[in-house]
Amino acid sequence: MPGYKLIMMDRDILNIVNRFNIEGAPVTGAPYGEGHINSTFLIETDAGKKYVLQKINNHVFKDVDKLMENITAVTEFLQKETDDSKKVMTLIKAKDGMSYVQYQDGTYWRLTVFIDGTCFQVSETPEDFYNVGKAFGNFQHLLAKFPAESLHETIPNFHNTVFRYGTFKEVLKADRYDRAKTAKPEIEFVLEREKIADSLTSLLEAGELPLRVIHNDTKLNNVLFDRETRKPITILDLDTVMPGLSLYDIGDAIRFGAATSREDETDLSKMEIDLDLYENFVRGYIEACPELTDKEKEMMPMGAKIIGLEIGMRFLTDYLDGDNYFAIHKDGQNLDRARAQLKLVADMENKWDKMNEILRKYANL
Ligand code: GN1
Ligand code: MG
Repeated sequence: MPGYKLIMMDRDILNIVNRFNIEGAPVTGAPYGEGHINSTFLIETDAGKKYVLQKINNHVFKDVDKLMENITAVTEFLQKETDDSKKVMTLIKAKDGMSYVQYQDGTYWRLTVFIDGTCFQVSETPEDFYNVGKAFGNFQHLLAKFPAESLHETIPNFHNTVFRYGTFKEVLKADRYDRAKTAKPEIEFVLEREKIADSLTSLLEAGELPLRVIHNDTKLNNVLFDRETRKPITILDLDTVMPGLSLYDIGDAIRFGAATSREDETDLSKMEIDLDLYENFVRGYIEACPELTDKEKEMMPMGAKIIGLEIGMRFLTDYLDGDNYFAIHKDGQNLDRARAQLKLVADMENKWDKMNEILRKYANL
């Protein structure tokens, strides 16, 4: 039937969307994207507008007001700093003026303007990962003047490796699921490296590294790319934007995007750091972020190693603790993830001199 659009929307989704200030009436609402933390829907209206509706995971983000205050402040700041505001996430306010809606079942929802584009799970070419470096470097550049201390720490100690060691050792000691015996080499690997846990935090405390506003979850699939030009449009998933070190973002991006296999690879011989990808990321990030200090540049390889170690340890902790944080799709998946991540760290250690040599080509130290 020409001109007729079938309304295929869940009544709850419809009710929720209608509590926001949208243009037109919602006509379709379908699940969208691949996130593991929040549930996402693409909404279209009869005025031809598209929006992204997200249910906020309030088990991970316990204080939704603080979370949304952070995102509101950061997106409004980015709108002013960017020449094309269509390329920055824009929150749609609810009709009561709030930045989110709490539904009758207690769930929390937010709505943003849809930005068309595509996300990659792996870098297909070194050029892709150069662009990821540019995108995250530019994000840091744009936020360089944002007052970091005005943001809430929505997940305290998120990338505090020393704190994460504390949790790991408590969980290991309790060994409530009797799993420690199945992960002896991994436990030993992590414990042997405790001495480097404070490599970054001690520099922050000593004032040698600046506190910045950072993204905190810089996996390459959080960069939205233009389908045709394959150039980055914007950075997604601002949930964990908090004060921190640029090296957490740099390290997290490298340990994920410059790895030669996926996070839960079981054939460990396939898990390495690809130095070509690493080089491209470093080049892109440094080009896009002139604010980086010499110390920040010098510590880039350490950022990658520390965050790899930290995430490997978090996967291992969750395995020992009965898999209650990272969603698993098969038994032992968190142990697989830990093994793969720790193998990556070992490979970085083997290639350490090379990683530093490459860095010096771009860092001008
Ligand atoms: C989680 O949002 P998602 O699934 O990309 C985690 C990150 C880890 C990542 C490992 C809030 O991120 O810290 O690096 O899994 N996010 C949170 O895949 O804990
Ligand atoms: Mg995320």
